[in-house]
Amino acid sequence: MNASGGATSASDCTDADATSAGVADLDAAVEHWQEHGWVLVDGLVPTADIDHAVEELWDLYPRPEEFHGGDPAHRERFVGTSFNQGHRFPKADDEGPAFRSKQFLGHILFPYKSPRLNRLQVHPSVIGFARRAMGTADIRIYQARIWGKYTGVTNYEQPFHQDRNHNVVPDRLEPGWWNLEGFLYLSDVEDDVAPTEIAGGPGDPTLPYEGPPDGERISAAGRRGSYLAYRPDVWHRGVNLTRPGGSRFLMSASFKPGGADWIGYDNVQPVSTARPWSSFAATCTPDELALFGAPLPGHPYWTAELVDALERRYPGIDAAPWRDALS
Ligand SMILES: O=C(O)CCC(=O)C(=O)O
Repeated sequence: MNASGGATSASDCTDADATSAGVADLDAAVEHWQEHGWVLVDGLVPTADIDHAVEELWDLYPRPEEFHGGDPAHRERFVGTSFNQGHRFPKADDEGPAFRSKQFLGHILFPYKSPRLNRLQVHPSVIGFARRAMGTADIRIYQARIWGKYTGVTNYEQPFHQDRNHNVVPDRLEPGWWNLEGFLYLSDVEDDVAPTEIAGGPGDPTLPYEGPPDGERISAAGRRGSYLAYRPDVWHRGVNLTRPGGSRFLMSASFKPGGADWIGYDNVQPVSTARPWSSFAATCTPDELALFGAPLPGHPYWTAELVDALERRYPGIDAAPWRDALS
């Protein structure tokens, strides 16, 4: 599918190919996500937009050739500047599926020290897809981070699992309630650089944790700009990078309905009084800021004094929509 809208007919995505990665058009992609719990939207974001932003990725991560070039300083930089969520897992054998603490190296949380990557986090194609799939315009970004992996850091092979750790209560998976987890591919994710593996269709995430059903395993390989969307009921796992000199970079962009306080992961409030957030916020439309919870123009929260304060806090923001909507 050409995500900027170049679409073929929805009939290109039939039950026969319901388990194959890649779909024909956005309506078909939405339907596939709703029915099967996951979809790989091939090329959702144009390559040029990814490449423009990724030029700044190398301010945050060592380039693959640097990392693999033998200078330990680059490895140290990777380990030192990334955030592994505090994950600590029991030491596992090097072989086979396991959660290993080092798999979670390489996380850098939004907002990034990169204006271009910050703008990519709210790319209209991804936001538009999430709204269509979730069936509501009133959505929030609740997970926003970049994850870099390099061949040889650890064995990245995980057991199949469902992401029950995005919600403090059991997941309700129905229109109007469901959340959408997603990875936007910042690099080409070919078979030997660890495309996420999906196990069949959705499973009930409210039942005891028993493992995925037997059946097909699908590798979500895709070019940069593709977006893997899945739900918390989908059994999936990370796999190992086997390509010598390989790497993989994804941007997590996950969404929940407005008001779903029980779902969460990342939030920007703790860093919202400083750059890079303030610089990013100054570039945002009301609709973009609302993705992070800001009240829209016309909301009873706003007074003339608060709109003035918004302009002082984010110099350069276009506050006219908030001001115009004051009653
Ligand atoms: O990295 C991946 O491909 C998937 C990782 C994953 O599912 C997890 O860490 O929960």
